[in-house]
Amino acid sequence: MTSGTLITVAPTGAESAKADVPALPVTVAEVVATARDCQAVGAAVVHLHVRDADTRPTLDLGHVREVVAAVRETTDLVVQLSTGGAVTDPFDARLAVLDAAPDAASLTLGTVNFGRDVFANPWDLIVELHTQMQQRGIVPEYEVFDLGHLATLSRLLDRHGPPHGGHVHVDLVMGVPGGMPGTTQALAACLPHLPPGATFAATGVGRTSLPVMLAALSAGGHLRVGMEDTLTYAPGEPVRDNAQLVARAAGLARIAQRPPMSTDDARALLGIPRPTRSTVEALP
Ligand code: KMH
Ligand code: ZN
Repeated sequence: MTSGTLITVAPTGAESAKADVPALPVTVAEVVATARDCQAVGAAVVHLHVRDADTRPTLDLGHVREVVAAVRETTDLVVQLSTGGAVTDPFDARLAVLDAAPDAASLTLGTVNFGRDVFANPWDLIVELHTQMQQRGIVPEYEVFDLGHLATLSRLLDRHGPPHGGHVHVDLVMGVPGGMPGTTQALAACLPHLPPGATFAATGVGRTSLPVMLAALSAGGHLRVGMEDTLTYAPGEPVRDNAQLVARAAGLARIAQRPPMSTDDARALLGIPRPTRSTVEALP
């Protein structure tokens, strides 16, 4: 059992439209404000998807760099960029996100049906993301949508070595239509397949958010919450903002006597050095 709970907030995602979800943070100012509010109530990592001026998902490097710099200026959060993007994004653009030099980046370990779409993650892309992150000093968070993705993780580590920082951290993304269900049973089935020494977080999409959160806490795991994954706080009650979801996760973590980790503790766990002024100034 770990002593604290690492809480990641995924504030925006690539799936919801601002027109449908007015509370979704999409501008730089909105993302920075939500990041600051979420850190104040217990988040230590922010998982970022970026939107353009028309509020549509973008991997444009200029936009991505702007958001990374703004979040770093305002918060101490570990900045984790999505390399998953949207289901329509080409592989080269997803890889190019690493040029924005985040602390960390997501790395999905296999192709999965995603509602009516397909979220494509073939082996060669997985290897390219893993090795580029090793070379660039970016810490991956391995995203697992199905049990077989954990078999791919073992094969990846056997063939291509440990990630930058040496520590393996996995996020079980549960309840996606096409992936593993968001249940205690599915979460428990994953645990024996984690690499030795790895830590895990879990994310329950939609109405699986609470059961997955409670199951993860009971199993010594960490948490990811946010409006990328959950838009309804309770039946019939839309999420007010990301901080509301982080505050609920932090409260449950405290009840489990594993309170939210500070950003320093999160960095120590994940093998991410604290940015110094000179490293921040040297960023592209
Ligand atoms: N937007 C999904 C297709 C990630 O960020 O790495 C993929 C996703 C995973 O959100
Ligand atoms: Zn994401």
